[in-house]
Amino acid sequence: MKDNSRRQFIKNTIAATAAVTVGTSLIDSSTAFAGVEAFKFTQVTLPFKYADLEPNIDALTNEIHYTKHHTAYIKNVNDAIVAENIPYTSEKQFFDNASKLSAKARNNAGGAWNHNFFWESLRAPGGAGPQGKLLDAINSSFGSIDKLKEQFNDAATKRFGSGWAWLVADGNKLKIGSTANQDNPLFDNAELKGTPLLGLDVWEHAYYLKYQNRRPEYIANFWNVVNWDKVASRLS
Ligand code: MN3
Repeated sequence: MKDNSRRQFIKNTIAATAAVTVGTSLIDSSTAFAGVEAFKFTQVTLPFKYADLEPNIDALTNEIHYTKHHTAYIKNVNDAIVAENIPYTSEKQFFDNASKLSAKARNNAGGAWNHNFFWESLRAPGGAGPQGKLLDAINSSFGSIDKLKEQFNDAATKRFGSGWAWLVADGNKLKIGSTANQDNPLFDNAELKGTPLLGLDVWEHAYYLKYQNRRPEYIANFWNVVNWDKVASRLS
């Protein structure tokens, strides 16, 4: 090796080593920028026991849904954050940039968030219906709670394949719609946008054990376990 090419070789080797070191240190510390932790998804503690929603949603469905499906979304999105060095430092930033994410990061981030939101929207049957400011908003946007349910049931029934039905706030107005797969109304490219107030999982894994092909029956019984106090707390 001539002196010139030896110098170039050493320079290239140093550059390559530096690149690898930077990459490794980003992965090891899970930081995107110096001192700023990249956002990680965590799974909420289930706010009820698996059997508490019976007979509307059965215990085995809840257990498999929470411990298998939801846990997998959490693990997979956090794996993607590390593997792809996703630099976002908040949930908001994550969803504001949903259209730029890989399919793995986007689908699993949606799955992680949507299920946390779903569990926290549910409680044992027998609680109070919507009241106060929430009830006023429902009445002024839909006419009545029954009209809201009618529209929501329609959106949830007609969502072709897997997805979610949503009640969202858009300013003072409440709206209903659905999204495909694990998309949600916080995504920058969502079919329905707004502040999520209530969401219903209409993937077959959410109801098939008990209801098989009877999605409308699952949707109808879902109303018995909605935690309206929680829904109201999301209306700012
Ligand atoms: Mn699900």
